[in-house]
Amino acid sequence: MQDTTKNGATGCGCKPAAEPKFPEQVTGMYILAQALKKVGIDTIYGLVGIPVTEAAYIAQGQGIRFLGFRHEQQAGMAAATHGYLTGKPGVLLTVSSLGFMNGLTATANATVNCYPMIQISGSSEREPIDLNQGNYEALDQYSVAKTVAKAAYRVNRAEDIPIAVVRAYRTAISGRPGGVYLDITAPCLGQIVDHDVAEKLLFTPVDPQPAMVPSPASVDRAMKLLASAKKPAFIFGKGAAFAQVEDLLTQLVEKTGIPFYPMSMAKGLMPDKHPLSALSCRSTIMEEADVVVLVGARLNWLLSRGHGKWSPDTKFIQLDIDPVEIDCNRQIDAPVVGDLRSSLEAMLNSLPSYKMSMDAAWVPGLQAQTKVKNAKFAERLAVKTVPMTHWSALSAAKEVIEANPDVILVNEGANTLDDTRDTIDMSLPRHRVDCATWAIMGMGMGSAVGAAVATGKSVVAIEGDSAFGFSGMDFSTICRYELPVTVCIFNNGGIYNGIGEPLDKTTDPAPTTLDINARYDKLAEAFGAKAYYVTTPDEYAAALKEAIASKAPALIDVQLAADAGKESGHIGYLNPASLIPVTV
Ligand code: ADP
Ligand code: TPW
Ligand code: MG
Repeated sequence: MQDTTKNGATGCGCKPAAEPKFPEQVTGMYILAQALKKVGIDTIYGLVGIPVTEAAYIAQGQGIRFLGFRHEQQAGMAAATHGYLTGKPGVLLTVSSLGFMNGLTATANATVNCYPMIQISGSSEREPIDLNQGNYEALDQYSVAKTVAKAAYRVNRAEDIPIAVVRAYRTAISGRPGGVYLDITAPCLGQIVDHDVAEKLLFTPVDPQPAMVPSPASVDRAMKLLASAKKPAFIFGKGAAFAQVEDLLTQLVEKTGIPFYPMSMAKGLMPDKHPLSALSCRSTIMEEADVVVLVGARLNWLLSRGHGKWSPDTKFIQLDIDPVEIDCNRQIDAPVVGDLRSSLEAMLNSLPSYKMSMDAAWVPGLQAQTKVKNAKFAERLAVKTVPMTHWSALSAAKEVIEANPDVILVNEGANTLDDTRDTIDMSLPRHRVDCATWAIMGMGMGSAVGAAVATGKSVVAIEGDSAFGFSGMDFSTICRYELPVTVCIFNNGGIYNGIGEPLDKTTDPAPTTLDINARYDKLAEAFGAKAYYVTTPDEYAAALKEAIASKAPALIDVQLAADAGKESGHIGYLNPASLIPVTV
């Protein structure tokens, strides 16, 4: 075995009392790498420095892939996306204090989105933190993390590292997945343990993601309600994509003939172009469906929390692993609490005992509406406006991406998000990753790296110019690891657009204004990637096609008009007030 413990000193004033004598002795860092391998972790995303530099070197030396980033938030977004796409927790490694805080943003976001990930952070020694004595990068990280992570654990003794890693792993992946924080103090990372003692502490957990079978009574209640429905509909959420249940959903939809509506990241679980896809009929489902089956989708703000356009008479069946999600915003008439595979299997098994009573006109009505809406949409996309709008740019992206359906699409922005989601049809599951439940900006480059590394597939990231700014420097990470990622920046010169006008007499730019003349393609040149600057839909289509085919890092600056895009995209109604002229 390679002696990787020669890098065992932490370099932070927390060096082990003596250098470990390998192979008889090992450090906490060595145990950490071994413990991660035991639970099947093969990749770490992170950014090193005191006290975790050697931990990363040792992990790499032990055969774990380490991807180094320019900002911890992006490393965390990569870990979270890795977790979402593979179904196994992604791992983020951060340094203490600000590195930890930067990464914690991604851990919090993972928790909100139900992505499994583990943030491992070195922290400085406990005693001066607890007395607030001003030690190097001192912060009570564990207490901070507890407020936003699914759970937090702290390890103070190297012998506890194996059990702590297993606990973090189980917590991240079982029940409702989420982001788990694992704090390892610097002295613990450097602590020396006899190798044979350490070996005996390592183990692989048995059944870390146990099936959670729903009660037969809950399945029966749900099936009775579904069978009674005249205008039923399924709503698929990203919980179903995470649970990889597309096989069962396809059977249930096709056997019952009930239409389905996918939430943004559930697009592709069944093809958007499927005859039973009601993608264009969101309002009709809200207003008219009498029974709606939520499959791994929360009735949160993205579904108007069950109010607004929703008919007060609609009855809900909800399939979810988390019992406290039920009745969160509105009464759920038939909760089915269990893991989706078990719940859907139970429903499918009992299906022959029920006779559906769906109105014969319901699906044809939705299909007719879909046809009309699609025709209108196609008309809008056919106008190849130059300078480009989001729509004319997206007509080009649609053509190329739909011809490359196995490309994973990463997407963030406001108009850039909403219009891309509405324009580009997905046909494969887990091929769309976006800013999701919190609608945050700053997931793009990290998620693109995570998606490419976790799946080995090509990735296209469609980014608003503002959205890109949050993670842009990690384009260099895409380049350093030579990943097959094409980043498209929709430059309309601002947040929402580039025509904001200051309300007072300042000569400063408006709060929403960015750089309409910026040449983002020059950034790609700096890192040796393929660089394109496009001003027409045809140029964009040609560049995108070539970039995807190259399977190499590429960046396309997609020049839009400054007046392309409206404030807040589709969710302007959430602003507390519209702009009122203010004089100072
Ligand atoms: P969307 O934003 O696409 O509507 P959400 O993130 O709101 O999706 O909802 C995902 C839901 O899926 C969460 O309530 C979560 O508890 C649930 N979930 C995640 N994994 C599973 C699983 N394996 N089985 C059942 N439910 C799951
Ligand atoms: C972490 C607020 C929502 S959307 C957006 C911001 C800053 C950018 C929209 O502009 P973009 O797209 O990306 O250029 P487009 O096509 O509409 O012009 N900080 C965080 N998250 C959010 N959501 C914001 C700020 C916001
Ligand atoms: Mg913009």
